Amino acid sequence: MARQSERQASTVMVPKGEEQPESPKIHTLGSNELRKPAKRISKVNEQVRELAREMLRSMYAAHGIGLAAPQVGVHQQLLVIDLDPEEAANPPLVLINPEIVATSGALDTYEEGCLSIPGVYLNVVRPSQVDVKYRDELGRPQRRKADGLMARCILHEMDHLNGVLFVDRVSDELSLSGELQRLGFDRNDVKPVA
Ligand code: GNR
Ligand code: NI
Repeated sequence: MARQSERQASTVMVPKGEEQPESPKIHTLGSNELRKPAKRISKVNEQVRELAREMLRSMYAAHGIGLAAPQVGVHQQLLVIDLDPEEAANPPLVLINPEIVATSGALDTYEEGCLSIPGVYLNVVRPSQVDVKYRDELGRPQRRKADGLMARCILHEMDHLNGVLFVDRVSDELSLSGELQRLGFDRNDVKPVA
């Protein structure tokens, strides 16, 4: 009985869908908040779980599949991912202090989007597989290998923790300039990775 209520209390799940009252606002390209590195979380407590819930509310309201804490102006190493937000029963993934153990040598190209650069979709090349270790919402150490969209999403979100945005990794400069201009973003807010 005690165990059951403990599990209930610690689960990080919020109703899915667009109607999310008071979800934190997501910063967009040009905001300095997106460029500051996130700090490690020293203790996974109820405050951290509440932040994860708030991030999920913002993510579901915006129809995204992932969100990193810096996108809501919180510079802590916390990510939420839900590749199937339409499926109410499918629990989201919470990654705390994620670290890449390894990535595959093989690369994939995929058209990415970002809730912080709404409307912009461009090809990005990344490793096709990732092996990542992290703590879950109960502070338990976890390790997980991912490929496909999950690998893509983990790598995209981990970039956010380092102040990197997917547009920083776009190699097709002509498409990049065109898309940013079309949606009213400033090309000078892109900081190409080495
Ligand atoms: O919702 C999102 N979709 C997406 C599509 C392709 C590659 C990465 C992503 S993540 C993005 C949400 C987001 O901006 N997370 O930081
Ligand atoms: Ni993003």
